Amino acid sequence: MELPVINETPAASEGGCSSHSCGTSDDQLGHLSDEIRSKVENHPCYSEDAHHYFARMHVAVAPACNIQCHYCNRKYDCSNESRPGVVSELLTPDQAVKKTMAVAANIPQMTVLGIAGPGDPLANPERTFETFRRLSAEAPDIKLCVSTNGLALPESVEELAKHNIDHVTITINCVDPEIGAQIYPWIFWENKRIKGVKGAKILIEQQQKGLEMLAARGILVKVNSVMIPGVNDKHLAEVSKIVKSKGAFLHNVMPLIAEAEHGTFYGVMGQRGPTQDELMDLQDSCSGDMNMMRHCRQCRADAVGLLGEDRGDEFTMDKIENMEIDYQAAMEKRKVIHEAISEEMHSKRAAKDEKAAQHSAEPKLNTRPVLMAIATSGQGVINMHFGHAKEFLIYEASPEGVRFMSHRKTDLYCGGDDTCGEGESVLQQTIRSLAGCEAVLCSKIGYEPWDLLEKAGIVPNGEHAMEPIEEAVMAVYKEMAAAGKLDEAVAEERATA
Ligand code: CLF
Ligand code: SF4
Repeated sequence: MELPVINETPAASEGGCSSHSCGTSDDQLGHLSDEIRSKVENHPCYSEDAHHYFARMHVAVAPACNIQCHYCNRKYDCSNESRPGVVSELLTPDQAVKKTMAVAANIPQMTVLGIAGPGDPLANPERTFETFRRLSAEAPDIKLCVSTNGLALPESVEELAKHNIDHVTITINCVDPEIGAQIYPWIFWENKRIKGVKGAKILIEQQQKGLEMLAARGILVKVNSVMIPGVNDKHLAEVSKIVKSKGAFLHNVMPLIAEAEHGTFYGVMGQRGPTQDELMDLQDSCSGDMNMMRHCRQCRADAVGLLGEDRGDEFTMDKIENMEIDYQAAMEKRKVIHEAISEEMHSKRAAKDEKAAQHSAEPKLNTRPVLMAIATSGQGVINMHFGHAKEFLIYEASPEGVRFMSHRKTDLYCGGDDTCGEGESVLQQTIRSLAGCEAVLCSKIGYEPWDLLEKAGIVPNGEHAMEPIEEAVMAVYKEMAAAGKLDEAVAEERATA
């Protein structure tokens, strides 16, 4: 069966580790029990592989919050699971159910409904649980997911389990109240505002208790942490160890985004976010102990579609009111499509495993790792023109193999033809966003970006169009090795250039 195309954006690609630990990539699913595997393999956040094929949606039903984070301005969505500075349209539970069923019927690849704001879902228990209760009865084929700051988690665990919520995200930025007091000025607890270390201590205790309670029930827990340089960056490896020991399944370290125009405390105070290198280094240092999520796109509280795309405009309430939904028929169609996607994923995984086995049987290279940027519109192949890419996927090639590292956003600067001649400043910005990469692989590229990339020390490569990403990255890596570009002397030369 041919799978329907669900977007034209560059969000999706086939990926995953072939050798290193990089979170929930396909090789790491291999050792999971069947039960956990079935919970994870079509969840786009819990499985890096799945995010190339399956979509999620959020409904913004939860306006209130019970704490204050220094990276949040309550005019906007909760920044614990959302991009700061975004405002979502608030829905009633009834509207949320209608919207979910409309999206599920129209985007059959949508497997997960999450509630992630615009405030804290568990600080709005009536609205959140009314939505979950109705969806678990009326749309039983949709996975339910929630994200919380954790303060009200222990008292909510029973109710979460009752509605078959298998995936819970807790934002845990620290396990030390002294650090917590630098992140949370206050919490609202037992009808009182509690400030500073005392408030942070209660929050941390509630988060840890909630995590243990969920893990004891077999509910999968993802921990989000916002990396705040100079505040908790040195502390997050410890957080990672502790949450793993208490049963967390996955750790997602997200960069602080603090802009003065968002009006947050950190934004106004000039607190900086981490650089891409700092973020990757921290993710690497945590990954020895923990599955790390590296494909998070910091979605909106009303996001719809594949991670990295937003189809919310197609499903505004005025459009939904006019849609006739036969959900029984939609469920049958969804089932057929999900089975076809799973089959495709399994066969691609088998082919990838075979390649990885071939690679490990070859004599091992003695070369340094290299980062490469990939332009793709999905399905695991290099199929996007350089100038059309809104984001690049970053892979690391090394003697160990190829692994997905992160994504980097850019702006669209190309008008659509092959000349790529306009919007140079955006082009410069795009090239800056690829700092640290030594090659960029795309289906096609114009002369102007070609020259500028070369001047920036990034080799443009359009020779692997339509090839599987990991195979192409390894092929380019081997070419670089054969050309003597990957010995340490060359690395030092690059570093000092
Ligand atoms: Fe939404 Fe979060 Fe569930 Fe995913 S998002 S509630 S776990 S369904 Fe995913 Fe978006 Fe990152 Fe969240 S990419 S911000 S991790
Ligand atoms: Fe804002 Fe979310 Fe923090 Fe509440 S938990 S203050 S909504 S970032």
